[in-house]
Amino acid sequence: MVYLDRRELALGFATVAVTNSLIGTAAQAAGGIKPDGASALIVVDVQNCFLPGGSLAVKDGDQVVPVINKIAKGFANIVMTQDWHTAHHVSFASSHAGKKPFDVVDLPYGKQVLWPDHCVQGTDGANLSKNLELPTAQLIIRKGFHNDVDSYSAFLEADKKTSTGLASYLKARGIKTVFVTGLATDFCVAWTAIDARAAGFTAYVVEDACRGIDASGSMAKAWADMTKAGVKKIQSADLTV
Ligand code: VGL
Ligand code: ZN
Repeated sequence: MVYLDRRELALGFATVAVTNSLIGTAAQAAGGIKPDGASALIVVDVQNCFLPGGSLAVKDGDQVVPVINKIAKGFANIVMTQDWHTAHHVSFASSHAGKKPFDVVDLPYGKQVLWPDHCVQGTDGANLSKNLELPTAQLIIRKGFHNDVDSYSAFLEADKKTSTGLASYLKARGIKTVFVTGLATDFCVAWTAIDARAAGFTAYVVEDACRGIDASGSMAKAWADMTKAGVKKIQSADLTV
């Protein structure tokens, strides 16, 4: 009899646990994630070249700006990134005879998608969108400035060895969780979020604060890779700001 009682008790606890986890999910969906002093917003590559009219325009790329501006109000720590290429960068199709944008070539560090010329240092296309309102942004990480190595990630260049210093910076500032937004979901946002996990951060991607390029299924692959790496997908409405 005693054992039966205990079993009933155990079942009762299991029911309570399941109920609590359902409530937890509901609370999260209704705006339950609150950034704190150990959280940083990362705003990836919201630059003229990736906006409508730019040389590597991401469809509806400008729509991320008001969403980012809104959630930014909840963050004391914001890092922006800026794709910052040399004039004849190895990632440009124009640097490879006979190649065109979106072709893929083998480079010493692996496969490289070739892009139209974009985000050349010092040009207007490389400027950050003038519509961003991020008064608490304290750091801009420029990346992709080594002529022979691309860098989608804000943490590590495409050789997977050269660090931008961002992980050390965030750790020195006591940051434990990053929320990644910007352009493009399937390249610089995804690689940044995955490398954030590899560096030991909790990483969220705010889906409606990002837009993708989606070349040859890259969007589905990026989400699968992010999920596998433990990156969590949320919406801006899930954040309390
Ligand atoms: C990006 C392609 C080339 C990005 C940068 O910001 O996602 N994509 N360079
Ligand atoms: Zn680039």
